[in-house]
Amino acid sequence: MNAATDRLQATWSDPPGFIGWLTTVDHKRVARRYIATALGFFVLAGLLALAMRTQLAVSENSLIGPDLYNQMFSLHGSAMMFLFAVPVMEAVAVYVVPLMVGTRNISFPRLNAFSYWVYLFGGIMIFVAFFMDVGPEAGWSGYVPLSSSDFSPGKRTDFWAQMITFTEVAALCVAVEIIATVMTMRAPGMTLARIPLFVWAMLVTSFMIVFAMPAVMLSSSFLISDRLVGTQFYNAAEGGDPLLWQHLFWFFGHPEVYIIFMPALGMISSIVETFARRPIFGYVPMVLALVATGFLAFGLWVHHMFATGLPPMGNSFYTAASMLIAVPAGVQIFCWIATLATGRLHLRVALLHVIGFFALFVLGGLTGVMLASVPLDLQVHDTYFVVAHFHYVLIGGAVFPLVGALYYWFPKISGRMLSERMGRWQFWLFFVGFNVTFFPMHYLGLIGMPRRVYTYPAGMGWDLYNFISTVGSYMIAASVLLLVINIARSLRKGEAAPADPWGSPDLSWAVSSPPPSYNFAHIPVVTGRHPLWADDNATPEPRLPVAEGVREDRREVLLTTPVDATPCCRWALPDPSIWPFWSALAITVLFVWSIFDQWGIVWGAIPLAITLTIWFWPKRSDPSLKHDEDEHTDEGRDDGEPRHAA
Ligand code: HEM
Ligand SMILES: [Cu+2]
Repeated sequence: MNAATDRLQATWSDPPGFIGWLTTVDHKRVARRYIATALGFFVLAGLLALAMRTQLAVSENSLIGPDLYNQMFSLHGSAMMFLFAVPVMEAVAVYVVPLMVGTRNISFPRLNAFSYWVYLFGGIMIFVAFFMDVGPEAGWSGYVPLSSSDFSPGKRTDFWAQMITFTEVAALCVAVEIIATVMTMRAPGMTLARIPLFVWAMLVTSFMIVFAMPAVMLSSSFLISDRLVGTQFYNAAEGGDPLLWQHLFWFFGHPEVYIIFMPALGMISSIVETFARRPIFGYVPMVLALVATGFLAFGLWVHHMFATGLPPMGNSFYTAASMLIAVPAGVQIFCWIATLATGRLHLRVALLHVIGFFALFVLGGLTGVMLASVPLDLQVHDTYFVVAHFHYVLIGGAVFPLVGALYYWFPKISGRMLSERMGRWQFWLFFVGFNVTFFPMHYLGLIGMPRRVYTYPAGMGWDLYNFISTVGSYMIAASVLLLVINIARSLRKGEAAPADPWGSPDLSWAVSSPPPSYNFAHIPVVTGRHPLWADDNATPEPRLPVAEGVREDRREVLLTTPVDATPCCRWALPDPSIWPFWSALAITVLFVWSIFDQWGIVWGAIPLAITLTIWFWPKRSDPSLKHDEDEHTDEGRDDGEPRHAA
């Protein structure tokens, strides 16, 4: 510790105690609770899955009735997609991206805090509703007319529709922050061609979120206004169109799976590069594949609608596009295999999960290509074949890399190592359990078992496969339990983690584990694609060059140009604030109120307007205002000498 880091510490740390906890805008603290909350929702949604599998273990079971089962699969699907998969990926990025690009916080830290609270309140609401018997009941895809007030009377679908809209606000906030962080806050010298692949993946993902989420927010808002205020967007009898729902939903829904999957690709690249001890093979094709996937993902949504009777010519186009997207996926797979084949492998648990990913994702991808063909899709539409397919891509393609990434970044985040021995057990239990659960579902689907049924008659030949599948789901549950124990144990008495336990190449490992509140004591300057590896070779770089001139007495960061990352100006980020919390609370009240009374939109807007006004009210002490004054009084004094306020 020297005087400079003491000053940084004073500037960047939160107020102590509960107030600090509530007001923090530190990307690391917000991300930590974001990750923990998302994993909490994963466990809750997983318990629902376990209950469903228990119900389906034998034919004509009466443990769970049809009404509750409807709510269970709807909430399982909605929570896994909206409250676990997307948020957890964004949350990891909120932690890692600012560190990887070498800056001191995320671009809009208060928006970040706001996003977390909105997400938390929205998620809690949907589960509270479930426990009060107003859980969603029309599936995670909420098709009309099933979700219209004719077939879903009561408040169940209203809650679902509003909470979907609401939690997507959180996803959009984070996407905007990540785009701004990556485009303007990269360390000097980190040109576009030197951005770590995980950061590239998050950049593409964030753009996809910006284009995809509004579609589902629009569709769910149309739905709620059809249900509550008598509009007719989806009512064919009054000139509306039920297919509009499917178009809007899947225009979001297909990119959604890539929004979940793309960050996982970035995680894999980080893990592969580190544990193969060599730069990734084919950096440029990798980046191009990510970008291509981002574009193509918006041109495939109709493959979810083959059974709706659209013109055959249109269907053929979407078949072709769906098959096309296997090309960039293939490019990445081959690049990783080439990297692994020519590297010096360190088979740690993180890499093990990536290798598990290869096997599972290829299988899920193959059934995806099968489903893209219209005749086959028409046969297996709405059967367990589809359930098998999408769990292979979602769990194999995203959850396996995510768990790998957890092992990889846990030391950085917590300052402790996870047990590798327990990790190996956990991995094999997960891998075997996963296949035991989901592989038989392919066959079940082919022999005709429909999805979304709460039970089935004996004598269909479905019993054995269902029973096997249920056994597998308990193995997955045991594996998740092991993971939780591993984390809890390591937090209490794990081995302390050094700054760079794996010998990784990117900047996030240049700082201590866990990083100090200001991340970097000096802003690093980047001269290659792998700042911590000398000559892009996997030998450690002894020293990083650094940039000077960023003030330490206020929360200042260095902004750089989007392409070349040459320094352009200094920018002061805001201090901790309680108002993101109050604004999130006010907007929650508005949304919940609007479910019961349309005037809730009007009256509920008043507290929201008040909280937002206070949040954005300019203050004399506001650093962004002070900035301008400094430009005048400080002319010619850009040497970063710390000054003490009078
Ligand atoms: C962890 C182990 C998991 C198990 C055992 C499991 C099991 C199930 C089961 C039994 C169903 C209901 C099938 C039906 O009745 O039609 C289902 C549906 C679904 N699951 Fe999972 N699941 C798991 C994890 C996940 C994950 C991680 C995701 C997403 C990231 C996910 C997304 C979905 C979706 C979207 C549905 C469709 C819901 C609907 O039909 O509306 N699941 N899952
Ligand atoms: Cu799709």
